[in-house]
Amino acid sequence: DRDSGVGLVTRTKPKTKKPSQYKVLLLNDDYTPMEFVVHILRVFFQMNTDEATQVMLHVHQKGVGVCGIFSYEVAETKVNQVMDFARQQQHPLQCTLEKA
Ligand code: NFA
Repeated sequence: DRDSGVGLVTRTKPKTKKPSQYKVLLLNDDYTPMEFVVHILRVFFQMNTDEATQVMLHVHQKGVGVCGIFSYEVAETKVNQVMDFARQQQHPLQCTLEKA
C-alpha cells in the first residue's frame, strides 16, 4: 500500500550532550594569608608551588582568578572543600563557581 506520508520526524541531532564545564574561581580579600591560598591551591587543585604562587598572585592583583575547570559535580565539591577548610582556619577566603 501507499505510504500516507504521516509519521514522526526522525531525530537528526545526537541526543547525548557533553556535560557542561564550570570554572572554580577564587576571590581576593585583605586578610587571608598568601601562604594559606598557596596551600589551598596545592592541596585541592593539585598545583605545584610555582603554579599555586602564580595563581595566588593573579587573584591578589586582579581580584579574581580561575583555579580550574571541572564538571558541575566536581566544581561544587572543590568549592565546598575550600570554603569548609578556610572557615575552619577562620580565614574569609571566598571560592565560587561559574559556567565556563
Ligand atoms: N590579598 C591577600 C593578602 O594580601 C592574599 C590573597 C590572595 C587572599 C588571593 C585571597 C586570595 N594577604
